[in-house]
Amino acid sequence: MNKVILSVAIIMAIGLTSCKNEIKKEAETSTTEMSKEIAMTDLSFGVRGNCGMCKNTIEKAAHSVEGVTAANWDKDKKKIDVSFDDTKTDAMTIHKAIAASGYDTEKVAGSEEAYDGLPGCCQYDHEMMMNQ
Ligand SMILES: [Cu+2]
Repeated sequence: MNKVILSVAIIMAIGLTSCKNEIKKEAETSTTEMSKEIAMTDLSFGVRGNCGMCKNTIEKAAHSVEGVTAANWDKDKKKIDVSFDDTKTDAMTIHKAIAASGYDTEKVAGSEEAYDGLPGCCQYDHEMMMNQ
């Protein structure tokens, strides 16, 4: 009788272990697939600006680019951190979108027309150091 109980216990233990392994495998596979589908790139680069209103305009411009999931401009450091899906856009597109809103980036000079339309407090100094 004891032997029967023991063998039942062993069979159950084996069953549980293999079941656990299968679940683990599935979880690993789906994680790999997800990271392949969403290829996120984090990037940070210098953008000139003065104040909180600049921050809004700059971040809005970055977010207007399809594929950008996060944009955070640092007023003190004069730089922006962006995250984007690099299957949908690239760094240069984001630089251009910000420049089109009137702000200088490290790579693209801001649109003068848009700059002239900015509120007085936002008309930053073009010589300003950025990405500090
Ligand atoms: Cu401003």
